[in-house]
Amino acid sequence: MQLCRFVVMGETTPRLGLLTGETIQEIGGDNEVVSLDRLLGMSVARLRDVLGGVDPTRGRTHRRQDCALLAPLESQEVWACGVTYERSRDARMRESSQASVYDLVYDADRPEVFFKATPARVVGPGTAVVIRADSGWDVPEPELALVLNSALEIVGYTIGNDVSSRAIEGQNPLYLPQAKTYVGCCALGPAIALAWEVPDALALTIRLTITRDGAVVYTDEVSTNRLHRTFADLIDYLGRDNAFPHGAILLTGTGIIPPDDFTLHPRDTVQIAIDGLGLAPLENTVRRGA
Ligand code: DO4
Ligand code: MG
Repeated sequence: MQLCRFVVMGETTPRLGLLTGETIQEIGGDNEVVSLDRLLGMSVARLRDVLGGVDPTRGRTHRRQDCALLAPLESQEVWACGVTYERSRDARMRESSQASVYDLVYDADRPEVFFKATPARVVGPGTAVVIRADSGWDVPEPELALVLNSALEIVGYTIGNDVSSRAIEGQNPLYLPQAKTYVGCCALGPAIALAWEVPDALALTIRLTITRDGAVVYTDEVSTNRLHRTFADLIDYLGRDNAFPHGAILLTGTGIIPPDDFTLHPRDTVQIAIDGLGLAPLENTVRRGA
């Protein structure tokens, strides 16, 4: 059972549901307003009770094929962690004019945690992520995303793509917000795997496949057991002197870096799978910004 946001084809109202196989059980209905914002204001224990008690005879049931899944967020901000895998540190040291900052942050007590996206900058499954018009070296960053409630407990997991401009970040690390945050810079989805149904989030395989003109041009994988930080540590720093009344999404960093001569092209397809979450892969095409 996974938590999802969706629209029924031909309609425009976003709905919340429980996805099991090919069926979506809608949560709430005409007389009962249930939002992700509200659910992420609950403790994990309360949420588990609420979702476990969803009455299948009350809400509508939809066939998955009649619905389009949306990015699983409402008003949540997306934050991200960087240089949490050795491969990420090494790639940034190669690309950057200021290599030492990446080496230092990899070993420092304080992790790199940065603001990634507002909900309006995030795309869902089956749509296009954006590579910037003023960048010529762009990559997807396939990442395990933590779905956090207002108490910053891990409620679930989803798949994230922290699309990034290596050209802009490589020129100067102070350009990080421009390399990372713009319209279409992040994809999330296709649904939320609930934390209590994931036995070990540090033993998941993340796979990236990039297809161009029908042929695979790059594929690689990494295990989350290569993560150099604990989730607790990353969440602790995110929460310091900060407030997330409706929870937040936290990307945990990339451990897959295409070769330095690789860049995304418009119309490429990026597929990210995380084995062990029970989610379908997150798939997006690529378009260049205006
Ligand atoms: O240091 C810049 C960002 C790194 C990042 O996004 C990652 O390692 O995933
Ligand atoms: Mg990243």
